[in-house]
Amino acid sequence: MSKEEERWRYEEEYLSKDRKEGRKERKAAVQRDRSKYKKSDQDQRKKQADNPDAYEHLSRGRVLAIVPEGILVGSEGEEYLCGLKGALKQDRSQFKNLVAVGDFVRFEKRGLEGSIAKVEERSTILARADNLSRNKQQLIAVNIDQVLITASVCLPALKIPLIDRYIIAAEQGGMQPVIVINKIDLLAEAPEEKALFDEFVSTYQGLGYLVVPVSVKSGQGIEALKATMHGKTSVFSGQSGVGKSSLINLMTGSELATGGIVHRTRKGSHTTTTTHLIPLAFGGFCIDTPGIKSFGLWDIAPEELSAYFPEIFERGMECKFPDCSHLGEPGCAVQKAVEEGAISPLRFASYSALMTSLAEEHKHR
Ligand SMILES: Nc1nc2c(ncn2[C@@H]2O[C@H](COP(=O)(O)OP(=O)(O)OP(=O)(O)O)[C@@H](O)[C@H]2O)c(=O)[nH]1
Ligand SMILES: [Mg+2]
Ligand SMILES: [Zn+2]
Repeated sequence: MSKEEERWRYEEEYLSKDRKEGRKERKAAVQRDRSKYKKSDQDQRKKQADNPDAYEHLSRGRVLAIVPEGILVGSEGEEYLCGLKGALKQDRSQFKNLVAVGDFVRFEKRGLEGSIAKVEERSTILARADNLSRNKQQLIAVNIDQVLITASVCLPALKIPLIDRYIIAAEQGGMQPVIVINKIDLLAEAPEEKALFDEFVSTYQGLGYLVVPVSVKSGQGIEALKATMHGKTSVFSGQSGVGKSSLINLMTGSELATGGIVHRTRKGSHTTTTTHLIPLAFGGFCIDTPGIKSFGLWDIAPEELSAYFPEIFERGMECKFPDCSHLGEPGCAVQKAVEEGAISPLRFASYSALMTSLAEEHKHR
């Protein structure tokens, strides 16, 4: 496959093997639970409505991890091993998701132990896609502010439609997308990639997206990335090999495995690791799960796609046909805008690639 071909072939990477093989199963799962990211938990909300003042006197903390011994809650620089108060436990149906990593809780302290009396309403929910078929959603983490969509300029090559997919998924989940382009140290030796990178950055910044070019190797952009993460809860997401673990290690000082060998063993052994919310020394939190490759249910109809490309959507209002796909109909205002340079050819190519694959996916439903 040529470099150019590879650039637009994000599919292999994006859809995990399981998802491809289990398309039917996945479809059934989707029908059972169409909202992977429920923006708020009905049950949670009901509970909160009970009596909001009743918990004011309790300590406030954040769930950092769920370990076999209990729930680890961080509060004012200390960690407390907590259990759940009886009243909370009664809700058996939701038990698995009663408390999740990232939850803000009110709890009673007893030394360095405690008991959680209330879980605050969640702003965002990140659930495991491959567990959708089960009755109970398995939450990875909640209250995430932003998705650091990580890509690299070379090895692997920059795949723009893949980035757009992640942007859409983040937006669907109510999280802020931030585009982190790693390995810019490699650009010095790669003029072709450098040209694409420059065009990508100016196009996406021009559209209002936050783009942070970095290099773990040279340290370039790392301070800017820290500033972006400051005071927020972030999760890294992106294709394998782009350097997510390397970045998380750098940000948190933890020691996640990096590189190809580990990747192979991980795939083989299905090691279950506990997700941790790591308080960042410079302020904010980061989730140490680097493997969120395909979060986000890709559950949008082809005709909905342009709504996620604001500049295409806007021009599309002027097309001759109201249901114009912009892929070749006569009187298409979008194609005209591309020809005139008003819409970036990069974005249009990405839109076309996604549109084609969406149409393909829908044919199989
Ligand atoms: N040249 C260069 N290589 C890097 C950089 N950052 C990471 N790498 C290398 O890229 C490879 C993959 O990095 P990882 O951090 O394991 O990538 P990952 O995104 O966690 O990959 P998965 O765990 O498979 O999803 C490693 O060999 C890193 O050393 C960088 O800034 N420049
Ligand atoms: Mg990794
Ligand atoms: Zn059109």
